Amino acid sequence: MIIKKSAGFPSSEITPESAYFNRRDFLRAAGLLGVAGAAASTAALVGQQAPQQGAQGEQLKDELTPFEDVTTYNNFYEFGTDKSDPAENAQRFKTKPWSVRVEGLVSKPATYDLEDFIKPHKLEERVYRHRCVEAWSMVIPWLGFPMADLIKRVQPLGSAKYIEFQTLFDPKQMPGQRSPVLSWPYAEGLRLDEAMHPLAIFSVGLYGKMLLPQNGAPLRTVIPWKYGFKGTKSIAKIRFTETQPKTAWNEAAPNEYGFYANVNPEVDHPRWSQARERRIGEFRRRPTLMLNGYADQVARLYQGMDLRKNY
Ligand SMILES: Nc1nc2c(c(=O)[nH]1)N[C@H]1C(S)=C(S)[C@@H](COP(=O)(O)O)O[C@H]1N2
Ligand SMILES: [Mo]
Repeated sequence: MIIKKSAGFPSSEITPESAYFNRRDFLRAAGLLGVAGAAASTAALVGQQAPQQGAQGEQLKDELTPFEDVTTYNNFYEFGTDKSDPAENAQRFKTKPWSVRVEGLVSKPATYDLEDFIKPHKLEERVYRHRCVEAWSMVIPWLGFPMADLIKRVQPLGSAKYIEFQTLFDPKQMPGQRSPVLSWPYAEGLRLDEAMHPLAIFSVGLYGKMLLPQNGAPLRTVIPWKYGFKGTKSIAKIRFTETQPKTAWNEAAPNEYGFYANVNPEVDHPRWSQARERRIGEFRRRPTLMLNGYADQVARLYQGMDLRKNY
């Protein structure tokens, strides 16, 4: 497996947390994913260009959110509803062995061991803005691979129009699943063409290390132009369907959380404004960007759609 720097994200817009490039345990994830030595891949990443100062405006000020915040301020209701709960309650979550079932309208349905699921794919680092529907945000260096690569590999049938992701259902390990906070297992979905967009990834790590349980180990989705809840953590099942799949938050509160969940400063949540956001670690709130700042790349997916109705 090769870990390469990706050209798919605007690294020049984002200032790395300085400590990141000196971490000794950098890319330990590679070892855990079956690469003998992470040295070569580490070199590839260390060779990454330092951010340039330039005239790109606001976003030049984007800095990586510290690892500490990314791993202690979480939403993962299976482990509790407070931001600090997942880091506390998920520490012994068992992610080995792990299997991922791929089923539904697909030519090659299969149950993969996690390693086999990941192995054929090139891991890349992607620095993405991460915007929660609760109006806070982070900037996270994910490690992962394009969803499109996996989709091509398993070959959906012509009739497949959507892809659904489900979190593991295991109330013994996930205390939140013992009460009906959401309908379990947590499920989310995308239109197939959204899932095929090169920005949409399966992530297995962040900050060069494998995912910690609170961030959705060992496998989660990241769709950076959508509110964070579209990113399903600890995925055990992937299903291809013809009809739009039910999603956990839409089921819980259909007037507040739609299927699309595109980040849109012009469509307020019924209970609060989405025009601004608090970047974790910053004091003053900053304006929220259309499609979380990825409009140039993804707006074509929604041509002709009313993004107020399809929120
Ligand atoms: N299984 C599951 N996935 C989930 C959630 C959850 O409660 N359960 N919360 C979602 C929400 S609301 C957000 S903002 C992101 C948070 O991801 P992070 O904790 O890695 O920042 O995970 C999403 N994925
Ligand atoms: Mo969220």
